[in-house]
Amino acid sequence: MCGIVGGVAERNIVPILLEGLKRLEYRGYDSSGMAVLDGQQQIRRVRALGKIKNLSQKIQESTEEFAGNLGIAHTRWATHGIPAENNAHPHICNNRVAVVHNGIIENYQELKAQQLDKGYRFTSQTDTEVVAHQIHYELTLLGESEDALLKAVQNALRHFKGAYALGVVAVNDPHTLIAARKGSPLVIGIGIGEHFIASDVSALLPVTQNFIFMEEGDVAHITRETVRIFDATGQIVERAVKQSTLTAHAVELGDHRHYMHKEIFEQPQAVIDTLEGRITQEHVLVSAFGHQAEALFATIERVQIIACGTSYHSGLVAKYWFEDIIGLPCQVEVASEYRYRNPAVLDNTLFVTISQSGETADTLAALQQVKNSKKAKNIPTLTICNVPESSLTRESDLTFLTHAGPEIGVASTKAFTTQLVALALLLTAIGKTQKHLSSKRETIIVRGLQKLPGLLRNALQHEDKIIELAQLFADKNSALFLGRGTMYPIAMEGALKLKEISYIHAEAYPAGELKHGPLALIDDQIPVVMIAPNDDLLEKLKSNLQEVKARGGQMIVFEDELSNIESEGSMQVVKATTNVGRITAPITFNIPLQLLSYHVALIKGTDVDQPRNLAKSVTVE
Ligand code: HGA
Repeated sequence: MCGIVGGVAERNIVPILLEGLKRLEYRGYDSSGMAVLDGQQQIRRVRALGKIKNLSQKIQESTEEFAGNLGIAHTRWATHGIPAENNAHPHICNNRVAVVHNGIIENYQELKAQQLDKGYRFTSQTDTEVVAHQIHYELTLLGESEDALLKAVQNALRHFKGAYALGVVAVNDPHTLIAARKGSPLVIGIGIGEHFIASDVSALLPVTQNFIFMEEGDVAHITRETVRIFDATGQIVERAVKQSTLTAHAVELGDHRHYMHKEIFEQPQAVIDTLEGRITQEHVLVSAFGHQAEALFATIERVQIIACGTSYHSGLVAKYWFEDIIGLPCQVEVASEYRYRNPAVLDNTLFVTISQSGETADTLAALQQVKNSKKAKNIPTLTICNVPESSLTRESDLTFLTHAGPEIGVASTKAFTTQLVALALLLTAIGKTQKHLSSKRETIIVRGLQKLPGLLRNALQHEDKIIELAQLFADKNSALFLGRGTMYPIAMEGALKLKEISYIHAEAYPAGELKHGPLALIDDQIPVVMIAPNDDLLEKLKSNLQEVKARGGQMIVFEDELSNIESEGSMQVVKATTNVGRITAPITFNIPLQLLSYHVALIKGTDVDQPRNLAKSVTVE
């Protein structure tokens, strides 16, 4: 949430910062801004409400050329202060210091009161403005001393409670960019005679493939020629330069109208990439979870999964799998609840966090809480995430990276699918380590996963039919999604997707719960989406279907060909798949639900990739 980009170069930095912002726009898009040091070494700033294209237009239209060799830029997802031009970053103090910030300064009111007493004036309602003033104040205390800007930032940081990734420039040091990180991600891009910072690598791929991932508490002093990094204690430290395997092309839209559509259709390949190197012909490699995995998995007696949003739904599917297939107790909870209650953590629990970005603030806090808890013994931690070098990977004992590739659409699609693949591999790895899964059953799971890309490709072929069905939602305000077993969390995911991108209210229920309340809602104004795999619960589900039909509900049923439900009257049936197993069924049935939300959103004319009020990678509470 919120995207930062900055740089220092011999060439004009403005086009690089604009391109970086466009690539980070998925992180926030209520307003944006840029500040550069111009030829006279004065700070110049442009800010605009709304999307980056508005900023770009303002820059083009500015009467004086807007250019510079040192600059910072920001795309905002507001936490403090409404989306408005005066709240957009960079924030500037007395024309001398400019700051971009991702995170929340929790004690900003206290700092603001002190700064008002010192005579500072505030022009925004943000928490961030206190950062600019504090650095300015520290600079006035330091005067002209060497490395004054670096020291001023380090001194200022001691006053801040909360989370930040910061980019700072100042007129008294016109060749230096300062970056700081605590609780929000920040990378340094290493070029030749030029250096950059950004919230994630995708912003900088057009200019470099080489990155330093800043660690918690790091402050970096960056010039064209040098990068010096100081850790939380102020000691100078070496941080490895890593080469990204991503290409600039990986985050481009290609022939698709939206990233979400592109990402839905990338799912077969994302599954292939996530399985690569993790399975042999018939077996799962336990070491895919890390070299200590086998020893850690041998001792665990239960699994606790913590996640938010779509990742939480993948955890809920896994709960069914863990308990059903290998008899291992599994609890799943949303991170924002778990972190603020006083959970009973039992000995020998595997603590699994799931997050696309690896930066989800609530999930990270829940992990830290468990790591610091003295209540239980032997709590190995594992994270399933899509971004290498993210905070969750650094703080967990074991990491499993989903190889979904960059996910830009705010509504998660391929990350969810690959999380489910990761969880299927996890249950197989634990089951075989603990001898609760025979070699034969392991082989069945592996073969199912190998078939999965083909199953997904087939499911994607129903797009034309789904485009027709989407029309049913054109004039509706509400929808119900029903499923049983693992299809219940898939129904939850379908409902979430519809809410997120079409703004239609949608709820998911376990189909057996209909009679306990939601049946009262049924009429021809609330489309009901049902998922009907050919499993042990099919006959029960068919009864639920009759209950809806008897009350005049309009139904869309996504079924397994072998479920043998036929379209009639107000019930339309899509034979979405066939021959799916316990693991492959929920992953496959999710595909038509993704397509349905996407096409309903197109009809509603919403901003599919950047739905209102939302942002990707929720790095704030
Ligand atoms: N608190 C700052 C930055 C917001 C942010 O990082 N969002 O993810 C603001 O509201 O401007």
